[in-house]
Amino acid sequence: MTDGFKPSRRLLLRGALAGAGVGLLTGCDALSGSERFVSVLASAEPLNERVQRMLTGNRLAQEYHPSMISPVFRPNGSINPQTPEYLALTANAFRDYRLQVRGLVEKPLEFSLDALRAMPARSQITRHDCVEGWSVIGGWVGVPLATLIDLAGVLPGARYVVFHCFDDLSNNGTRYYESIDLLDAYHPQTIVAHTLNGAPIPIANGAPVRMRIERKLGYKQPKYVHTIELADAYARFGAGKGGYWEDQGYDWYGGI
Ligand SMILES: Nc1nc2c(c(=O)[nH]1)N[C@H]1C(S)=C(S)[C@@H](COP(=O)(O)O)O[C@H]1N2
Ligand SMILES: [Mo]
Repeated sequence: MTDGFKPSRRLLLRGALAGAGVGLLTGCDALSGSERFVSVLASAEPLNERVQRMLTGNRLAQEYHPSMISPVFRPNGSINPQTPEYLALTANAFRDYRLQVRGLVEKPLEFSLDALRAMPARSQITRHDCVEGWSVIGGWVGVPLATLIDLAGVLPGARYVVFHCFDDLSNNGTRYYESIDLLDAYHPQTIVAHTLNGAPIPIANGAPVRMRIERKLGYKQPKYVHTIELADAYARFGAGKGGYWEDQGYDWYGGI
């Protein structure tokens, strides 16, 4: 769909890249289109991430026509969580589910599934790319993450959003988790999805709620999300690398 990244701008950024560090930040600021990101970008972001952002900016992932939707959205990883807290919710068709928004926020909030479904939503038909080498196209509906974290009120020290999930993929008592920075959290295609291809998300694909962060690879699309936590750093979660697969050596940025 809209690609805000015009060739002229690409050339301009290349010029900035060839220039000095100060030029890099100027380019990022221009790209973000919002002053709220300036402090995020101006901080000590590793150079490779900064360059990746320079080249891809905050543009939208491609969106597709409904006729392109894959007949089956191939499930992967956890497909039927068996943790007690998840089984308790499936027993009651998720009526007791509450999505928590907490951490570095002014006001912690929680949302029932009905509350989420009643909120202004974004729909997007996008391609999911797993690092195992397959892709599927699906149509998602969900609440922009920006809406939820703005309702809770992001505190100044917050830099990351950490997603906590119900499933124990490696069956060792840990839980799947993921994290992104605030720039990706405010991306327009970052949504808390509750609907896949016109129906509630099936258990295999992350019921009742999973993230769609469309500029990211498959492992950065957490399913079975129960808590969205604003944090200053991700080092204290899991094994400290920012996500379940990152803790096994995958790249944290995971951009596409
Ligand atoms: N909670 C949770 N989220 C997860 C996973 C998982 O095992 N548990 N697997 C990840 C991987 S590697 C992929 S490719 C996608 C798969 O999503 P799908 O099952 O809807 O295809 O979910 C991602 N999110
Ligand atoms: Mo994946």
